[in-house]
Amino acid sequence: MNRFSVLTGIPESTKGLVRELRVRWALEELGLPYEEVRYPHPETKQEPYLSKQPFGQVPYFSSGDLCMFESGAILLHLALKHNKLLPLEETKRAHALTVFFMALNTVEPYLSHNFLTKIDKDASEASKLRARILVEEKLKVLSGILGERRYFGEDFTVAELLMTTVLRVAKQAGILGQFPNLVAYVQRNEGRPGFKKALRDHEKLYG
Ligand SMILES: N[C@@H](CCC(=O)N[C@@H](CS)C(=O)NCC(=O)O)C(=O)O
Repeated sequence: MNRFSVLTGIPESTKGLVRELRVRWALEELGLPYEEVRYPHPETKQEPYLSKQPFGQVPYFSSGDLCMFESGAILLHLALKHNKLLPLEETKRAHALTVFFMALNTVEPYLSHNFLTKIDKDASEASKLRARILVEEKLKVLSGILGERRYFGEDFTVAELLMTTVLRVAKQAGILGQFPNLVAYVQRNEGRPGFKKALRDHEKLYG
């Protein structure tokens, strides 16, 4: 059985943004059965949880004897194992991988920094503004890359799935609105039945 860890008892503000959602969505898109394994927040910071995810974060993913963490790695593992959601052709696959790591390595770190700066009581207004400007710079480039196209690649892949979940953080932070093509991109992908089901189930964690 495919299993992944989820957190309970965490702030309402994290609803729809926790990284387990990307794994849940991928499993839905792949049409695979799965179970969530619930952990109340402090339990993830001690054994036996740490033997599955040493940073005490969610998600970990397990299937039979296999247990892994890092949401990006989990998505690639699932796409490669099931030979879906990644193009087979070399150039298209290389492009999808580029989009995948663009989301994970180039855009997400700045969104995380912005989020952490925003909630940091000791952060100055100048550092908050700087963090936001850095995100906007990345989104501007991304918006130019997408242009009027439906996807960054030709079809919906695990890279588009990941990019959508990353851009949802920008949406939540109120930074996405100035890039209408990115807003439409997120909305389009959020309209997929797999996403709707994943989000509904994810939101049940918040009672
Ligand atoms: N690089 C990890 C990051 C995982 C992560 O930051 N998880 C967050 C939820 S989105 C978490 O568990 N936060 C609680 C904590 O760090 O204590 C991944 O992509 O899986």
